[in-house]
Amino acid sequence: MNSHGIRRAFSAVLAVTGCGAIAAGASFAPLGIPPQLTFSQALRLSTGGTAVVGYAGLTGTDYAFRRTLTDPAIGAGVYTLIEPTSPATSAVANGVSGDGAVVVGRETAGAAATTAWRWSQADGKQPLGSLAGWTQSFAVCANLDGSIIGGNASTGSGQRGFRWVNGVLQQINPVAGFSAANVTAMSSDGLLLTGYFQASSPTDRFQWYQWTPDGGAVLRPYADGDDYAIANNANADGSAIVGVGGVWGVQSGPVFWSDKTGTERLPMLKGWSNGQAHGVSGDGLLVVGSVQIGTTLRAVLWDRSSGIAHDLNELLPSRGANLNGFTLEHARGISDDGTIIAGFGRTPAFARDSWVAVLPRSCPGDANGDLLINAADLSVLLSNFGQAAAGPSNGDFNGDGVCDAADLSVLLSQFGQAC
Ligand SMILES: [Ca+2]
Ligand SMILES: [Ca+2]
Repeated sequence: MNSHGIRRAFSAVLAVTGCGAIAAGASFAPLGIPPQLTFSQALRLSTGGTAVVGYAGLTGTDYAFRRTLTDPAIGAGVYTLIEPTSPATSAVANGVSGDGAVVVGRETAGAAATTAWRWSQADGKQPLGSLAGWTQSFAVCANLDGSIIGGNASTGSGQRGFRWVNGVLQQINPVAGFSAANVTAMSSDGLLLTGYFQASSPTDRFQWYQWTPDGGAVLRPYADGDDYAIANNANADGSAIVGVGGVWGVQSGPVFWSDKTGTERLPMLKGWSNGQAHGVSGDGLLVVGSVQIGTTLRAVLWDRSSGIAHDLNELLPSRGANLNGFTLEHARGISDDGTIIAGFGRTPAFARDSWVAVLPRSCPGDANGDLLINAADLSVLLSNFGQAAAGPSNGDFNGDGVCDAADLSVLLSQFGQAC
C-alpha cells in the first residue's frame, strides 16, 4: 500500500456549523474513512475541542490519525495519518494534548513489541522509550501543551504507569493490595494523573485512583454496592473523573467522582443494562460515553444538572442536527466547555467511522431559559431555596437535587451576563 499517497490524498473539509453557548442548534458530521482504508475509530478529543485522535486502517494495518477541528465553527479541518514505523504494522493514537498539537500513542510490531510515541507536526513521531526493566510501553494522555505525557509500561502480565517529562519517565506503582498500575488520563497542568490499579488475586479487582508527584496515589472509592471502578478520563483541572464501575461479571455502568460528590453511579439510559463514561466537561456537569446490550451500542450524554441520560441518536436530531442515517455508538470525549463531542459509530452501510457533534449547552444560572442570568432567575431560585429541586428550571444549577447556597453561588457568579 502506498500510505504516503493516502496521507496526501486525504484532507477533509466538514460542513459543520454552529458552536458556542448562543448557537441555535446542534450539528453533526462523520469524519470520513480515508481512501483505501476500511474504518476510522476516534478515541479522544482534545480538551480545547480542536482535535480528534484515534486510528484508521484495514485488516493487518492501523494508522494513527489526528483530525483537526477549526475552532470555533468546526469548519475546515485536516485529517493526518500517522504511520507505523517499520517493522511495526499498527499505530494507534490514544491521547492528545489539550491544545490538539501533540498526539500520543503506541505502535506494535506483531505481538513482539509495543512502543510509546509522541507526534507533532513540527517534530514528527518520536519514541518515548520505556521504564527500566519494562520492555513495552504505550502512551495514553498528555497535558495542555504536550510537554508532559502519561502512559504505561509492561512486561509479560505486569504493568506500571509512567509520567514522562523531558525524556525522563517517572514510575507510578500500585498501592498495597494491588499488583498492576494503569494510567488513563491527566489534568491539563500535568500535575494529576488518574487510572486504575488491578489486584493479582482476585484478578478482577480494579480500583480507580488519582496520583500527584508530591502526594503519590490515593484510591477513590467504589459507588455504593459496587466492587470495582475503572477511570477512563478526567476533566481539564482533574477535579472530576469518569469511567466504569459495577459488580464484576454481573452489571457495569457509568461512574463519576468528584471531591464534592464522592463516587456516584450515573443513571442508565432506560432499557439498557450496561454502560461506561469516557469524557467529562470542565465543570463536571456533562459526561459522555456509551450504553450496551450485547453487541448493540448507543452513544450517551449524561446531563448531571438535570440527572438525565440522553441517547445522542435522539438528542442531536431533536436539537436540529441531521445524522443522515449514521448511528452513534460511542462518545469518547467532550470539550472542556461541554459543546463539542466526538466518538465513533456506523455509517448507513455499517462501516465504522468517527464523528463529531456540536451541541450548544445549557446556561448555568439561567432558570427561565432566556439565556440571560438576572433577577428573573434569582426570583425562581429564591422561591425554591432550601428545597429539593430538579434541574435548572427549579434553581438547581449544580445538579445535586437541592436548591441552596451552592446554586446561588452559581447564579451570582454569572449574574448580569448572557450565555
Ligand atoms: Ca434567565
Ligand atoms: Ca443545587
